[in-house]
Amino acid sequence: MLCKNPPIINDFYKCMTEQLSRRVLIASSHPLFGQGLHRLLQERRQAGVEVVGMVATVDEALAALDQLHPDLIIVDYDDQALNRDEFLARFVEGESKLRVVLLSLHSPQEAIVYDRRTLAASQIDNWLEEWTYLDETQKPLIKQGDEIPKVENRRRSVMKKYIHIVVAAVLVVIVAAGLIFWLENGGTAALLPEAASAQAEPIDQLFGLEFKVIAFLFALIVVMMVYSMVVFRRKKGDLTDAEHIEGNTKLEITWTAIPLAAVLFFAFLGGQSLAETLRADPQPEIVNVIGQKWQWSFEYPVDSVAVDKIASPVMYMPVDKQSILYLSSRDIIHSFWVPEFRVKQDALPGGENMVRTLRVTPTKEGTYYLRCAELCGQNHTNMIAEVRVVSQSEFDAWLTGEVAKLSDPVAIGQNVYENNCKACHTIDGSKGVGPSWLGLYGREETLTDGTTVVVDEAYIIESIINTNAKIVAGYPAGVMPQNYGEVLTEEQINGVIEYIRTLVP
Ligand code: HEC
Ligand SMILES: [Cu+2]
Repeated sequence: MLCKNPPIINDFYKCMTEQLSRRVLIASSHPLFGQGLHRLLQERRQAGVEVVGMVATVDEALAALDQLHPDLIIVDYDDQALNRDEFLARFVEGESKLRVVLLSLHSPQEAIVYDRRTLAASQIDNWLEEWTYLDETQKPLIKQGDEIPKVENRRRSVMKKYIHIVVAAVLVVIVAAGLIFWLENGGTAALLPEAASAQAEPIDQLFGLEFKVIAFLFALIVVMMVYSMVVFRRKKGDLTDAEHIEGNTKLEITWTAIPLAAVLFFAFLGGQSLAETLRADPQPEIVNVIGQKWQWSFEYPVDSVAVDKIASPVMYMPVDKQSILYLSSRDIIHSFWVPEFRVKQDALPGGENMVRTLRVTPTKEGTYYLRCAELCGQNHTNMIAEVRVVSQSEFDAWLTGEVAKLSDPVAIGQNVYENNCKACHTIDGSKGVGPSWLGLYGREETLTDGTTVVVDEAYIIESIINTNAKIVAGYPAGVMPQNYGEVLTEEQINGVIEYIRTLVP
């Protein structure tokens, strides 16, 4: 089996030791076996073969393994004192390269060889084939490092390896291309809503590129994995180990350098697109965005005699013009996020110092929805506000309309009524704590002193700021608050008059 039919025992050792082993340990309890072999092997010393020790028991042999580091153990097959099976069972454990030869002096050509790294039964045959023997001329056919029978095999297996790599690479390219095609044609559209801001552009570009790289990596990993699982799966009855591979510097450098370069490249692109989303246009539209549990409100500073800002529960933005949002919160952290705009920014409590800014240049007219992107409690999911992107002229019209509304005396008067007078005065004619305002203007009022008066501007003003000057018959004096003259502005009192004027039955 081993060094097939070696013509003489000397050549067997020669072949075996020359080719594979340098440090030999001899295991036999018969001194003659050991000494004979020792002498034979000593003659091979010039070839580098060295008998590092002789042992008589399994335990000694195992101890010698650690101390002497042999790479070949020759065991006396006929020695009853050595338990061969136990020997083999225990020698299997371990990692270093080690070969055991069970040698019978009665029939040296029947030597049995075990190799720790290829011990599995089915591989022993292969392994044995690697051994060669000496021909009749007693000249070694095989010189050290010269493995004639293996050469062809190896060439074939190298070829095979390349074919596997080529096939797997082609599959990776096909799968990656398919994924990218799918992403380009609707795949990412399902992931992201339509982009509607100038800031979305660099973000989507980067996102798209990243997704393509991710698609390629996905293909690379999954294809390789599935290919290995299918092509290199364990054949039935095969109990062998896989090939042991220790390190591959070139590969390690490659798979460190390429990802490093890719990450740095993407960091650069990320910085670039971040700078683009932060770019400030001159004279942006200013909006104060205020979050509070669980609603948004928006303030637009305006240049008007009546008011300095208008407030709205709906956000208006002129299209194609940058809006700068000053974000704040009245209670806890919220976060401004309109998915179509892509950019996102937290709204923080803590007053002016904590105001955050966000620049958005909407590019498409339409209605979008602002969502709070910070889990902020019970009604977080309902913290949604309408965002209307309109043309500049529509925006201006809306803003002036809001300003006019606020400076409209009737609106101001109604506002004063709602906040100050409603508790005592009705506007539907029914009696309250005080007289109803319905049809008040121009009415002839009878006073407690019996006189009558026609309600006009002067009378209303007097009733408000000098409450007790005239008391309406049937109503108590001193009930209506006395300080409206100080609390209400002239504009507001004028508004009240205009408002009362509108209340006709
Ligand atoms: C706490 C109750 C109360 C509130 C609040 C109140 N009023 Fe009066 N108001 C009265 C009573 C009572 C009278 C009738 C007695 C009188 O003429 O003073 C009256 C009378 C008037 C009159 C005269 C009505 C008439 O029929 O001649 C005017 C005008 C008036 N109130 C305006 C206002 C305005 C404006 C406000 C809010 C800014 C206001 N009141 C808030 C109780 C109230
Ligand atoms: Cu919130």
